[in-house]
Amino acid sequence: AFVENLLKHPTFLDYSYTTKFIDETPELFNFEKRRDRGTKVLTYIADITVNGHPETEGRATPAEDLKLPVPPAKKADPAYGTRNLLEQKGPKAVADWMKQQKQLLLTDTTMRDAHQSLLATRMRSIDMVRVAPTYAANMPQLFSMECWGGATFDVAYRFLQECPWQRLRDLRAAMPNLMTQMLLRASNGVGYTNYPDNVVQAFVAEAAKGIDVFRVFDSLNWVENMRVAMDAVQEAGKVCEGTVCYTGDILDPNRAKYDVKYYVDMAKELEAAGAHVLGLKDMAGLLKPASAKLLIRALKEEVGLPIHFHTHDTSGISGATVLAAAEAGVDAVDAAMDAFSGSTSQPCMGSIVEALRNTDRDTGIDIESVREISEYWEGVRAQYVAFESGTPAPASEVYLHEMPGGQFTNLKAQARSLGLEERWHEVAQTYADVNQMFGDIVKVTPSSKVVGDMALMMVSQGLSRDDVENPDKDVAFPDSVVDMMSGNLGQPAGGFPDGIVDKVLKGEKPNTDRPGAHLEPIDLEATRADLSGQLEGYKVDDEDLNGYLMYPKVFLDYMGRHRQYGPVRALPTKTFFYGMEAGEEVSAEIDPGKTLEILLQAIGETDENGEVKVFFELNGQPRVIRVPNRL
Ligand code: BTN
Ligand code: 3PY
Ligand code: ZN
Repeated sequence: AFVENLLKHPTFLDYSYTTKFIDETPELFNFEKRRDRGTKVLTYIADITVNGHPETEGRATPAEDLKLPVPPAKKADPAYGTRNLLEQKGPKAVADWMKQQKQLLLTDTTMRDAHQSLLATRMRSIDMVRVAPTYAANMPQLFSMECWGGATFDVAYRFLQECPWQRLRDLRAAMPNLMTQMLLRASNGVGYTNYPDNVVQAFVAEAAKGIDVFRVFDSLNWVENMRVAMDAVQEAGKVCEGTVCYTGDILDPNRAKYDVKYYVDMAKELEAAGAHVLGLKDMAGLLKPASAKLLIRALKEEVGLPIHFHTHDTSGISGATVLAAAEAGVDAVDAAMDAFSGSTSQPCMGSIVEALRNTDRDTGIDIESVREISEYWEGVRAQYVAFESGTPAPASEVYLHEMPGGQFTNLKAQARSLGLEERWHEVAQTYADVNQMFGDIVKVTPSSKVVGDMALMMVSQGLSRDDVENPDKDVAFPDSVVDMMSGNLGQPAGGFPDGIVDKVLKGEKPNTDRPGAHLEPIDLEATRADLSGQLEGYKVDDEDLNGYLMYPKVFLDYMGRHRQYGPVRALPTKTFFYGMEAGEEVSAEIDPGKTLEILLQAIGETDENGEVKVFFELNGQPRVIRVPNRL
């Protein structure tokens, strides 16, 4: 029974801190359509003020004197940037231009991977959109802005009560000269499972309305399973960054499975599949400086594509790796703005700019603009202390466990919620053992989640690798492990070891060809009609439909809350997570030019029905909102 409970534990199913909000709030689906948006937003503020936000409960709180961060002033009108080049000449011209550049090109990851890796993906759109015009004006030399995809898509709906598509539209509009970039998990879309081909195609077509560069990777490095997504990107006329995920250690003779030849071969396959740019994705930060030099040189020699390198600073040494890659001729690298860099995030943008200044790879980026924008981000980060969860110091342990930067904090939080926090180093070692047991695979979303699920299960049940592999011992495997061994995430190089497949599948045959080849296409229009029916006739647009196709339940829950609480995305972050104090005033621009001026006057006592009256002024008019006191 313990195992069953464990496998049903929401952190296993959901990959998240908590879902108690949804479970404990059945009134979500009592839609109250009549109420205007102002009243809905006031209801949200009143409820959070009285009851607190479930996600920040019991966590660190921001400083008392926390101020609303102010974006730096614009120094000029947005100058011609990579987006203009893409619009005028197309993706191939962008790739050719990259190869001609002497300067190291930079992608800013602050709006996607940095907060995904440092703050459990909790950064809200408002904090991004407010600084986006400054980027367009002051940093037109950037190669791209990574600002969408990966885990940000479901976290927006699930935890931030906002629409990820609106975020994309707003960012797109605010940075007309910069290429936007997203992370796409190939056939796994922005989810954790393989979707039917036509769902992947529909998703890419919709995303391409706002995204210019698609970094497409497969969690087992299986090119066969990347073609549908890569073709869809090319079809849309956008930059297809076909990506190799880096694992192991090319200098280690004991990890011969992942040698230079392995990576060069895969890169050639991606080139043949039509990639415009080659992505080199070091999601765990394992590529060492000497290896980077070797690998980049080999790839530059043998593949004709410009190379875009991505890494994480978990080890503390990634800055050195970036410099080695630059020396070896890499075309572009990812970096995070200083205040969101280091640790499980990307290396530090300002320091890379400085390190290369007056060298032949000088980035040409205005360092003063970096400092100013980073100061804004520092103010943003201070609002999210409840979600800080990373390592306080560099950790060479990453070379043991090989966890991706984005998974590290998440897995730690899951371990904590299972009471395993004290046994973290055991979890790390077990994660490494599971990797070997599965045949030494690439670990990146979603395959990394499968390895993590298995490792947590083993540590909590006291099982060793020998126990798990023992044919006479009964083991209840997590669903995600059964799913992966069945072939539903595709095939790793060399396949999964027969022994473990037999044990997990109890002798059933796995599917070893492309999962999408077996998934029936979804009838998109029937799904739209069905969804509209579930939402009482609501007009389902393409964004809604694609959100629902990726995450049916998450989307419906979001819609239920949206009907109750309205456009809470417009609230300042502090108000969203902590409510308001008596006497405090905030504004929320719910539509361009339509602003709610909200003053909280007083909070009443709890009455005999267990309800609290909260007294507001909304644009000067008194409003009283009653909410249940659930504390
Ligand atoms: C989310 O987590 O995505 C949305 C949070 C919304 C919190 C609401 S406010 C009223 C109600 N009371 C709670 O404790 N939580 C919800
Ligand atoms: C994601 O898929 O979200 C990742 O960041 C993988 O590194
Ligand atoms: Zn990453």
